[in-house]
Amino acid sequence: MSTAPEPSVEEAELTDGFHLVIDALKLNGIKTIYGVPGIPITDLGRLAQAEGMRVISFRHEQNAGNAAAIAGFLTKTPGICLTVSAPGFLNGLVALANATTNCFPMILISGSSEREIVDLQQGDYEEMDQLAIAKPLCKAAFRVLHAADIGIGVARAIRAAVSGRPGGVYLDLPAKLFGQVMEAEAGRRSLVKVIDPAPAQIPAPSAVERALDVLRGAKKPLIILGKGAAYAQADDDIRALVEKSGIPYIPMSMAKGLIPDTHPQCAAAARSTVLAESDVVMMIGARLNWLLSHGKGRQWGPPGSKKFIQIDIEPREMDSNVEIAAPLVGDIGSCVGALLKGMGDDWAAPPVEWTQSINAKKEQNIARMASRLGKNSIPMDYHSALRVLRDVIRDRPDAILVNEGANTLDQARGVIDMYQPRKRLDVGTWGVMGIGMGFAVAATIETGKPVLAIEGDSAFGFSGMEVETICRYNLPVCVVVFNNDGIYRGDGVNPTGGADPAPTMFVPGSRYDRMMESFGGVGVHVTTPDDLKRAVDQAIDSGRPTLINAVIDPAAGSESGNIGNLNPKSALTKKGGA
Ligand code: OXT
Ligand code: ADP
Ligand code: MG
Repeated sequence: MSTAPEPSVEEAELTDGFHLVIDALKLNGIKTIYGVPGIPITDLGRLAQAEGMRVISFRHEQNAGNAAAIAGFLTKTPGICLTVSAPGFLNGLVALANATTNCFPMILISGSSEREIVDLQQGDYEEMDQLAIAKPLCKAAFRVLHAADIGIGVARAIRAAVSGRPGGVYLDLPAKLFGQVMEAEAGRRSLVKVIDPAPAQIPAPSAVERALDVLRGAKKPLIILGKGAAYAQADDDIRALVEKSGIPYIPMSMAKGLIPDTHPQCAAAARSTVLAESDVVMMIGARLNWLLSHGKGRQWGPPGSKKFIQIDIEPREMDSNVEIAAPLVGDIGSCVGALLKGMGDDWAAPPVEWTQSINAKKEQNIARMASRLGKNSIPMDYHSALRVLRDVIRDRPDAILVNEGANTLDQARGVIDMYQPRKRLDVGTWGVMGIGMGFAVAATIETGKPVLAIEGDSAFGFSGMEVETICRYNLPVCVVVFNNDGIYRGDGVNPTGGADPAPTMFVPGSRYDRMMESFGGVGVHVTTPDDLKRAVDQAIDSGRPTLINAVIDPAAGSESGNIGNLNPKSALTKKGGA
């Protein structure tokens, strides 16, 4: 037995707030930080890199935050965004709120000014009561004041982000905390490894039985897969449930590919028909929000014509818009597993009249789409450009597709089939512009796969400066900007005849490709589908950062894309003038 004396305080190995934050993250398997450096967290990034973490520095915190959020979606581990105080924090907050809205786990860690000064409002450097501001916009918010509490603070943030319904968490770290010193061994002991951060939530057997009863009684059943189902990573069981039941399904946008879109039971091409005519709808990780017309109205057929089964981890989601006949509360893996077990081996497929009528509608829509896709328009319209990008994804199903814009989003969603889970990342629940480059960066960093980002020219502008980040880290990202000179369309006019352009217009003929070139990446300007295909193939084969400026007919789009019905118009506007 060693008889060595206890080291004196002077000799003891020491640690500090900086190192404790890094050690706490690493202990919990977090390998990457997305952020923007500055006071008081510059050294945190530097030291994290020195300690072997990947530190990805962005040009704007919102993009770093979006990267962290999608990292959380892709990995079920909270993505970390690191920002400076007040303005940096606020820039990151948009992404934190968006992550919470979309149920993506992320943690926004922000340095902050000194409590004593902030609370007395004495005008500290970047003074702001960040904790109070973050609270209503995220799932949970914590502040750590003592180095010895860093381990617990990080553990609480991780558990809050991923357990139950995932979401955004704010962790406030005042500047003084980073410099606090403590004995290293005590520091090590203060760290917490979160055991089972997202515990299985097993559904009640009676709820499973109720759901199966409702499903058995259906003549025209439908399954809706949402991004919660994609997040859950219960891919094999979800596919088994769909196939064993024989029930047609539609994927919400980010659930495309969870089962290949080309699957015979996929009814995406008969969306209106299945929503209106189904009698039982089972939602798996999808909410009855605006994207599903709140489960009511004309789109859903006559009132009272439907029963809903809803699988969700959040009990309060049930009956949010309409009555849920069979709420199945639990994690999707456990719920789907229990349903599969309860279905037994002799589950009857839905009546053939139902599946046949869906197939007939599908064929009609697919034929209509095929005739649009068949055109080789120059200047390109959305369909001629998207046809070649559809083929790119068909040939490279493991590439990740990032997509934002209005027409660029809506048309790409319909045209481009996805074949693998969690490969389509887009504007999500808020329809927010600006996710593009942040998502693209994190998607390739987290998965090692190439990214194809299809961006409206307006959408791209929200995060476009991050092409420098893409070049700096030499990431295999191919950005295709659908350049139609504006928001929705590029042919807006100022009705007064004045010099100012219409509010939806951009500089015509802009060359976004030159932005990429200026940072050392590859820029290509294309006007034809063949050139677009060649440029994208080359970009993905080479793995080099590439931006393709794809010229789209300014008159090809429609106002607000597929959601023009949500866009209020003044009844007083005269034709041709304000
Ligand atoms: O069944 P029917 O007959 O109805 O047919 C349907 C399907 O069955 C069929 N279909 C198919 N047919 C054949 N084959 C296949 N494979 C197939 N698949 C489907 O097609 C039809 C339609 O199907 P779909 O698409 O599934 O159904 P539908 O009815 O569209 O679904 C409804 C929705 C609501 C689920 C769907 O439309 C949806 O998911 N929409 C999301 C819309 C969205 O979020 N849009 C983004 C926001 S728009 C606006 O807000 C913008 N802004 C403002 C702004 C924002 N957002 N954020 C911030 C921070 N600031 C400002 C801005 C600035 S967009 C925008 C920029 C726009 O300009 P850009 O330059 O970027 O882009 P461009 O428009 O290109 O210029
Ligand atoms: P979409 O936009 O694709 O329709 P939503 O974001 O509206 O999807 O819905 C996702 C739903 O999935 C949320 O209600 C969320 O609570 C739920 N969810 C997320 N992860 C899980 C999980 N592991 N188990 C069960 N439900 C989940
Ligand atoms: Mg546009």
